[in-house]
Amino acid sequence: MRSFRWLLGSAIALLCVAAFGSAAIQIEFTKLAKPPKDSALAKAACVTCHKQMGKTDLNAYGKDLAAAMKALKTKQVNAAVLTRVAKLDSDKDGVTNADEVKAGTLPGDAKSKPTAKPGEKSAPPKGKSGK
Ligand SMILES: [Ca+2]
Repeated sequence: MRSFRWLLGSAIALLCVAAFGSAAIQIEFTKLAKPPKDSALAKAACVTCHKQMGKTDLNAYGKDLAAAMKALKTKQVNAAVLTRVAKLDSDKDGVTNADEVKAGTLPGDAKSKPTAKPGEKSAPPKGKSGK
């Protein structure tokens, strides 16, 4: 099951590469942001920055990242780019991008946000006591 998920994730990432050549950005983002394993953000692939899988339209977070990349005159997502958008709340859900990335939720999707307040641990997944 685990290898199937890895394979599925890889296939989705490859789809991003084939479609937009944005794999380098996706890989760099994951390397720098280190979203919690199995979080929505870790599984999001293209939709971290794009409105839909397989579409080029950027979501609010993607637009903020693109603006930061342009301002910093780079075509790569690097630490400076992530720092520049960290304090923004791209999707206007009341949670900063930095806190969403830390919690593993989608900073470009207002419906995806941490269940716990920033700085607290996220609620445990259903079916686990968390203790
Ligand atoms: Ca947000």
